[in-house]
Amino acid sequence: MTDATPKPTTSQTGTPIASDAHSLTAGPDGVTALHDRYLVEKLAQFNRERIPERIVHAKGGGAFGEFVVTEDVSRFTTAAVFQPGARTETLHRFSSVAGEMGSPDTWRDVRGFSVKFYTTEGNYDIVGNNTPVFFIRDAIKFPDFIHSQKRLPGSGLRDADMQWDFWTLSPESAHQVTYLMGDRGLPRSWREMPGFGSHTYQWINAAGERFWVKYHFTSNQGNIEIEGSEAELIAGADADYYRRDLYEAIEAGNFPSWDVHVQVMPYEDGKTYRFNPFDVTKVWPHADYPLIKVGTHTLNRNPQNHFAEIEQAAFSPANLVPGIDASPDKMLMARIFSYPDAQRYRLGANYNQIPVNSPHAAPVNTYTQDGASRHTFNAPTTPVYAPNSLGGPEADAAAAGAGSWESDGALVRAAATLRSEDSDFGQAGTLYREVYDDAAKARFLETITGAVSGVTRDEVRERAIWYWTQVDATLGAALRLNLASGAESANEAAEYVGVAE
Ligand code: HDE
Repeated sequence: MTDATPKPTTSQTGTPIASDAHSLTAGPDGVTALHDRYLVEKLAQFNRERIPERIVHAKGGGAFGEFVVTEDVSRFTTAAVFQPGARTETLHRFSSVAGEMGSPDTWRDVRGFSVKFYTTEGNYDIVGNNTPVFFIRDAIKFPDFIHSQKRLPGSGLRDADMQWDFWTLSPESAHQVTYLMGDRGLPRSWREMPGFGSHTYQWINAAGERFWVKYHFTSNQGNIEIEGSEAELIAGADADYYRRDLYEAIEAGNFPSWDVHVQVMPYEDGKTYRFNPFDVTKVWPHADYPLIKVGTHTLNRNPQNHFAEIEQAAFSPANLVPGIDASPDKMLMARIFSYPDAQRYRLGANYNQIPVNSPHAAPVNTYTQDGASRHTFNAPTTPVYAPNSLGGPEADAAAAGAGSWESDGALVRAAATLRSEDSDFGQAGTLYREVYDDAAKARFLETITGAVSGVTRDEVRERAIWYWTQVDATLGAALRLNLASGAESANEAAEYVGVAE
């Protein structure tokens, strides 16, 4: 929108500027003056427009919205954001994982599903995906996993050999790879896909009772997917297909929404459940822990500035609020370190003062201070240390509402203790056999045939056949036949570019 009378251009310090077309030169044809401070400001600022893109989830888009609690789950948590009738402003960012900032939205991948709730008790973030599980269960593998899905250092190319070498040597990946190579890997839009917190979190009620919970966001637009050939065409025609779809829907007043549910496991069940309920490669059967509705999340406001509000958004599983805590999931505990670390690097030490990241409905009373680009600060009378006898902010364990769990043992490097039904392939097989119908199974076989046919090393191909045979013997046999006959889907092989978390 332009005003009837344009405002005069100014420098960044507000001084009117003589020209946006001509540098200051010695005569019309002469040398450029270095003291053209506006030219220098323009060029220098331009050189600094880019910040590091996210190492994963670089390509994305998002919008603001509102979360409304429609049910009563106060028997499970004291969190203000989940109390009956609560309405909370939100920010939601969707993303692809492996592709760089400009990569096409419709490459096969897992999609990020990050929600920031600006609650009255501080910001609460659920940083999840459109799949309920993950590829690995110990964070120490994460950099290796991502390296295997991104580019070879020499050629700068993605490489099926290293993708399948990593996956098949890390069989805990099978469940998530079964999601990824299935229809879930190609949603039609961000609006038409579900979201999951994936990890197990802890809720604490007013009596101090603890519960284990998993979050599910079900799309009120339905779950709609596209086929590989269509995704490939869209990738060429409109790399920003999902970003455009979300933006245009919201501009048109067609606000997407998700119903938010939780599965709730009593605290003690966590000790004896038949498989490790803190393992992010597993789902909890709904028959054991049914979905309990909490409320509805609606996106109703586009960002005014993509960079300021979406690129600079910092989501983190460390952003927890009273009544909600972590769980003994090794991945979750490491993420609580990793996200703020990534954000300090990407956005600077004071990234939580950027308006989109600062709390919108809660005060900040902190003893942290200074650092690059600090611009909010305490009153000069506020003491700079705790404890103090000057009336400074006081920590309050009751207000913090933190959870806990029992933990003991010598320091070791070991896999979690196996329970009777812990297995790498069991739930992957169930997903393939019981959730995918015949048409979905056929598409799945075509997709993995295309993807594995890109592998050049025989040993890795053979291991890939072994891997899918563990998921389902018939599937493994069909893959072997397909690969032997050279039948591969050229479309899928080309379209499949590698995926990550
Ligand atoms: Fe992430 N992940 N991740 N991840 N992740 C990042 O954070 C990481 C994992 C997810 O919209 C990074 O600020 C580690 C699981 C989303 O801005 C980084 C591990 C799940 C987003 C990072 C995981 C996710 C990220 C990149 C293994 C789903 C985008 C820059 C322990 C439940 C957030 C940044 C947004 C982003 C690390 C595993 C989802 C590097 C170490 C599991 C949706 O910190």
